[in-house]
Formats: sequence, structure tokens, C-alpha cells
Amino acid sequence: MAAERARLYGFVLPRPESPAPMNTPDLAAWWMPFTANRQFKSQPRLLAEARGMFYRSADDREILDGTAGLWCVNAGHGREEIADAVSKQIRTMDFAPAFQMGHPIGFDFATRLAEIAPAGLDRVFFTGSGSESVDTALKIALAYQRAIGQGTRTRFIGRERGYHGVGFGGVSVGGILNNRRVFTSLPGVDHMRHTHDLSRNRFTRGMTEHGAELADDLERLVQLHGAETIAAVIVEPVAGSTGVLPPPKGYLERLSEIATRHGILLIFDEVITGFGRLGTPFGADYFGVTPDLITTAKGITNGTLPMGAVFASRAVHDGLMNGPENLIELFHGYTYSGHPVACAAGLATLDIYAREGLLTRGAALADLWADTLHSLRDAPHVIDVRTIGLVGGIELASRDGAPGARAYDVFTDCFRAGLLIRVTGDIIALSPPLIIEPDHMGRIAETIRAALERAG
Ligand code: PXG
Ligand code: PLP
Repeated sequence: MAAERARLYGFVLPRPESPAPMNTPDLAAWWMPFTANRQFKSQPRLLAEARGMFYRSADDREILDGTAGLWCVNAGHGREEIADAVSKQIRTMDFAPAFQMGHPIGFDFATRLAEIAPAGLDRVFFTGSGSESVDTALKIALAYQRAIGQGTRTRFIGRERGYHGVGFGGVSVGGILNNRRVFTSLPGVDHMRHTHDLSRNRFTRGMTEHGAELADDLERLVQLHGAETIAAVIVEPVAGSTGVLPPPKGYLERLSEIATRHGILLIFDEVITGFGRLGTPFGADYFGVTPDLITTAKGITNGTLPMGAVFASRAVHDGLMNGPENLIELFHGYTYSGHPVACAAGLATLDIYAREGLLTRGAALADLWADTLHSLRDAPHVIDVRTIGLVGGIELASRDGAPGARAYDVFTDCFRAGLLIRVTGDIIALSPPLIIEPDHMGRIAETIRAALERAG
């Protein structure tokens, strides 16, 4: 088996020299995020090491990473260059305040990010995560509207089935019932309908054919609330967390046109679609639509350290650079905004992306990826397959009276068989590291097919 892996994938993970402490952990203290804690702790799945396309589980099995961790490890695991850069930066300067102070590596990183950003979005505000990026973008939108004399614009428009992280801003504009029902929402938020429609779009590659007219929901909300009350509209170019929902052809253009016509800022939440996931540096590049603000995180450091960034247009940035020069222009920022160690990780990540062409590699692989996943259309329980860039969604028919149960069984079965996938409801979401090779794709499809055949 190990020899076979070595032949196929060029390496085998080293064995731990002694049993890792995580082989016998105490699971009580860690209150785990987005986890059924009691169920998980009765049957834990523990990852202990990672290299390239693979994890190694605590019980010493190789697990192919079909999800790039949580959509973040775009250059694959265990990149030595990042480890070296982080270690060097901690030794050089571990932390420095960024409030009324600065450090060269923060400016270097922002400049490098601006160079790969969609044209015009070359002002970069650092955060610590995707959720913080979303909160930051929403606050920038409010501050900008007020700064240009549009202070009545305090409303945000999100979309059903949107995921924008877990801050109060993000859950308010997000469209996931369970993330919202227990928590109070920001006032003055409304939602457009989502674009997922299996009656019209099934087994699609790239954008879906039908549904561009759903962008007119923004026009309807303008008619309902008044444009002068709306600060910004936020969407994921491809909704990720709620099951890989590519936009209909023409939808994002139409949304952009309506937003612009009414003075509403357009925010693309590119926490997932940023950094090469679709085969272009950003989703804005893939779709040819330029928003006013872009939120990012995850792939910005290859997932190695927590970090996020908001990219702002010159117009938005410059709109806030007014008033007396000795006054702070935006009363917002995090202790860890522009953290020097995260910047070092990010710079090393960008070097890898550039050297290995990873921000566009997905474009060359997208057809094969689509062919491979669409080969599952005749597998048991499959009602839809959709692919775009190096993302894939496989939607299953739900078991009667037990939504989500079938996909959860497929998830645990795949994990036992050596493949990490994500499931949401009865949808399998795939987003492998962008270093994926054809053999890995084949193994992903085979493992999922076998699990579906066993799934019942
Ligand atoms: N916006 C989008 C579009 C996201 O996908 C966030 C904001 C929040 O980022 P942070 O870094 O605060 O988690 C995300 C995060 C999943 C999954 O399984 C997706 C995310 C996070 C965890 C799991 O689909 N996306
Ligand atoms: N809570 C307290 C008591 C703090 O002092 C701070 C920051 O100084 C925060 C929250 C915010 O933390 P962060 O800047 O890491 O978001």
C-alpha cells in the first residue's frame, strides 16, 4: 500500500517516531466549533499530520484531502517555505502594534496583494479571519456612505443561502437559518432570493444557464426600502458553504449594474473564491465583474496562520481619506491587523502561488475535474453534480424524514476509506488543494462512488 502510494503520489508521509500525544487525547475541554460535540467525542476523527495532498490520521492512516482543509490550504500542506518564513519572522520580530505604528513586512504584503488584486481594488485592510473581513467590509461601507454625504444609507442586503462568517454582521447578512435563529440580527437587513434551482439547472459545468433575473430582487428591495437607505449588497460570487452554488450566467453583471445605478456598494465575499479557487486569482476575475469591496481570508496564508484582508477600490478608500489629516479616518482595526508573522506566512504563500502558477492552475485542470466529478452522475442517490474551477458539489437525494443523514454517512465512510470531504445537508462539497494531480481526482471520485454504493 505504502509503496503504491509512493509510486502514485511521489511520497509517503513519515511515520511519527513515537505515538503522538493526540492518539490518546482528553476530549472534554475543547468546546468544538460547528460540531456535534457529544456525538463527535463518542467517535472522534483526529488528524495529526499533513503533507502535500494528504493528512495522516491519529490512528496512522493516510487521508486524501478533498477539501483543502476548510477551503484554505490551496498550495497543499506542509510547505517548508512558509514554515521557514514564519519561524524567521518570529525570531526577527514576533509582534508589532499597527495602530499609529507600522512595520515593513505589512506594507510589503499589502503591496504584493494589491498587485494580484482585480484592477482598481488596490487598498488592503488586514483582519484576522473571514468573519472579521466581512464585519470590516460592512463597516467600511457604512463609513464610506456617510463620508460622501449618504448617511441615511445604513441598510445591508444579503442573500438566502449566503455564508458570511459568524460575526453579528456576517450572520445578519448571511442566509442560513441555523446560524441566525438563536442570535439577534442587525436591524435593517434584507435578503435577496438564492439562485439554486434544480428544476432548471442540473449537472452544470461553470455558471448555470437560468436565473439571471433573480438579480432583479435587488431592484425590488430598492423599490421596497428606498435606495437612499441601502449602503451595500454582499454576495459570494459562488456560494460555498451552503453547497457550491455557481451563479447563473449574467447574474453578477446584472447585480452590479443595479447596485451601481442606485449608489449601493457591491461587496464580493471571496473568502473561498479568492486565491485561485476558480482558476483565476479572484472570482471577480473569473466572472469579469468588479465589485467595490472584496473580503478574503483562508488561502491568503495557505491556511497556516489566521489572517484575512479586505480589498477596497480607490473610490471607497479615497472617499474616507478626508477631514483633518491628524484624525483617524476609520475607527476600526484589530490587535492582529497586519500581524507580522501572518504577513510573513502570506508573502511566502504568494511566492509559492507565483512560482507554481497556482492562482491560474485551476483553469487548466477544470475540465478534467468536471469530467471526473460528472462521472458520478449515475452513482446511487446523486441528483446533481455541479463544478466550477476546482470546486465541486454533489447533491444527494435525502433519506425520507432524515435530511442530511445520507451525506453524513458518506462523509464518515469516506473518512474511514481515506478521503476527507465536506458535507452540508445532503450536499457533498469538494475543494481540493490546487496542487491536485489527475490521480488524486480519480481516487476522490472512486472513493465517493464506493461510499454512495454502500450508503443506503
Ligand atoms: N465568508 C465566506 C464566503 C466563507 O466561506 C467566511 C466568510 C468566514 O470566514 P472565517 O475565517 O471566519 O471562518 C467563510 C468561511 C464549510 C466552511 O464547511 C466554510 C467556511 C468556514 C468553515 C467551514 O463550508 N467559510
Ligand atoms: N476585548 C478586550 C478587553 C480588549 O482589550 C481587546 C483589544 O485590545 C479586544 C477585546 C479586541 O481584541 P482584538 O483586537 O484581538 O480583536
